[in-house]
Amino acid sequence: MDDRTLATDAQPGESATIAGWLHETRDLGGIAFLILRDRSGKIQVKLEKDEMDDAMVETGLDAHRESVLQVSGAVEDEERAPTGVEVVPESIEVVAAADPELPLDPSGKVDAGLDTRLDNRTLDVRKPAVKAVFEIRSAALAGVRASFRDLDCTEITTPKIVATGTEGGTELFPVSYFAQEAYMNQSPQLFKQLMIGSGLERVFEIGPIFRAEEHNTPRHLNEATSIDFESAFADASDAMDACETIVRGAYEAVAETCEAELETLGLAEDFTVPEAGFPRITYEEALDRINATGAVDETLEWGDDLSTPAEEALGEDVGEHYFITDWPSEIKPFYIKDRDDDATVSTGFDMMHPRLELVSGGQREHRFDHLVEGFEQQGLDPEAFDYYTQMFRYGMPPHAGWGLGAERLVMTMLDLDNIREAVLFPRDRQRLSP
Ligand code: ATP
Ligand code: AMO
Repeated sequence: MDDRTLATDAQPGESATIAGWLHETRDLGGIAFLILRDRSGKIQVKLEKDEMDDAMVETGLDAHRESVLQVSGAVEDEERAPTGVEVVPESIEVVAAADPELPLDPSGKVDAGLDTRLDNRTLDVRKPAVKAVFEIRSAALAGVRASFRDLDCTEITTPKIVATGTEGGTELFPVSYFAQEAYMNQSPQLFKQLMIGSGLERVFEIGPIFRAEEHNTPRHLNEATSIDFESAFADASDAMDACETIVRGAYEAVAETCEAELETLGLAEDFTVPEAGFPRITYEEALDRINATGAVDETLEWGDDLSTPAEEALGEDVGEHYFITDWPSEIKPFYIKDRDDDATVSTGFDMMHPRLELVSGGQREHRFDHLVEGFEQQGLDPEAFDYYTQMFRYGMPPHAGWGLGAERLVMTMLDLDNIREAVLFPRDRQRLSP
């Protein structure tokens, strides 16, 4: 399909065909240089005006920056060239011309606001620092998948058009589904649980979730990517162990395969894989520590959710990834199991980065009667969830799992200010295209 030579593979003494974007033209009079860029890097093409075919030189010099060119010629050593080699062309072809005026400068010399960048994402990702984020995101997800396989998990894909919501705190997006009421799924929660009784036992999914979040914030998307895990015969502690393995697996893959990208982002020196054994602190201890920092106006009490400033104060205090366990049952969803020794305390947990929450999870309520009761307590109609609850009557083992936001993982890994930096085409209240 592609018999060109990548810029960084071009070997002196060989002939090569290079194809890529015209990064820059430097015309010095008698001699001019085209700098071509492809996914591997850049290479210089030398144009000697008096010695080369006039039409070819003209084609090269007339091409507008960011046009796609294909150049064939001899690769030669040239110590003054940026990469130590250059192409002495025999032919230059414009494969796809670029307009002279670009809506965004891919060289990054001219700053562009986030909206302009997102409107022109194709050009934006040509910037090395932006491309690096998405190369790293890809490597992190590869690490996540490999780690799930090490944990003996089966990858599943569950529906995104569904009949009911699951995550109470956020609104649903309705969709028109023939004559029925339907929604975009907020979480694969119920479906991954249904597969626990299927004999697959350990499953994971990496897929989109849709949430009609009320506010535009730097940490929420209306369409996000959820990394979900669910395992039979597991409790909350087992699920936390798996969570740590997966998060560390993502970091390890990035450390191993993305040295150049981390360098581009100025992160190579400080990038470390989080140490195993993330501290596990109880919700009660979390409240005490937050209250002790004095960072929140009102003293937090049992049953309060942790506000953003509260999370930030605690994160600063702990200073590494950590779990918050033993949440009050009343603020965890119906599918989370209460502790056997105290029903007011749940087995739910969150995994936090010092900046923000990355994961929610817990052991699940697998006993049919208790599950149905839980629906009633949360004011939900159990009948609407029959497709889910009924399967708990036919052999549903104890199980536990969690959901991890992929964009939040990347955002915290790379210290990005805004979650939109970690997704190619973010969906927020204002943004529906591209
Ligand atoms: P040559 O004899 O190789 O054509 P030159 O010095 O006569 O080189 P000039 O047009 O005077 O050609 O070069 C202008 C500038 O370009 C000089 O600063 C020179 O160092 C630089 N230069 C020349 N050839 C290359 C090359 N292949 N790669 C990078 N820089 C070069
Ligand atoms: P929760 O609702 O806490 O739990 O979501 C899990 C994780 O998904 C990410 N996330 C988001 N990221 C960006 N934008 C959003 N709008 C958004 N919403 C969620 C966060 C969050 O920690 N069913 C449970 C998981 C489980 O128990 O298995 C759930 O969805 O990183």
